[in-house]
Amino acid sequence: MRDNGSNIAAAALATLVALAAPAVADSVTVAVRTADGDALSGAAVVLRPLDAAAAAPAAAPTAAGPATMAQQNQEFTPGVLTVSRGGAVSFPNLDAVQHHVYSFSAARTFELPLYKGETPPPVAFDQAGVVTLGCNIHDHMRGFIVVADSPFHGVTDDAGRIELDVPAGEYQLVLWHARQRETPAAESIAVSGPLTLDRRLDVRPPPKPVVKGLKAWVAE
Ligand SMILES: [Cu+2]
Repeated sequence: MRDNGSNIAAAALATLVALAAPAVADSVTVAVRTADGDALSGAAVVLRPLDAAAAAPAAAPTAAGPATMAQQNQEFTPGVLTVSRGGAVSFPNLDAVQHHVYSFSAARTFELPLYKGETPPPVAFDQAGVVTLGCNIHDHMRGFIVVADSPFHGVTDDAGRIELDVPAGEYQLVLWHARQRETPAAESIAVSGPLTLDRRLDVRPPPKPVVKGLKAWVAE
């Protein structure tokens, strides 16, 4: 015979556990392509919570410490980085030559005078927006930090994809790419389960790669 009383108690307990548990995250995959349909890497993707339910667990991701934008082989790596507003970024120089990192962007103006070896203290980013990085010594060096007004953000990989885990709710989807021809319109999306979004961005073609030697000629 079943004990009805304990069944009811168990059901009540299960309900309490469900209520106390943090909101279950849904996986949102954003696949970004060029107007021609090619996978587009290096696109920043931000999901900005539009309602309180989605915004609730906003604190977590920045607890991991500063993000990293290194300089290696006279390039910023990664070339594009997203951080939550209020987050910090470290700029280690992995090269044997000195770099002089700067930004004149409105979202964050700063300068890390000539250095190599020891990494300067991380730089905090308190205002949402796009920060363009340069190096005073190497004019060709360009890097970008997209400061997001949200803890849910990332950069598309070589397949043009990024997967973000977010609680169910309403979000504004914001896309950005360094070579975009115009600012894409932000759109509202509702997340109530796993979701895949295919989006296109009209971008300028990448600059022609510098021919570095015979191999490059043979490859053409
Ligand atoms: Cu440099």
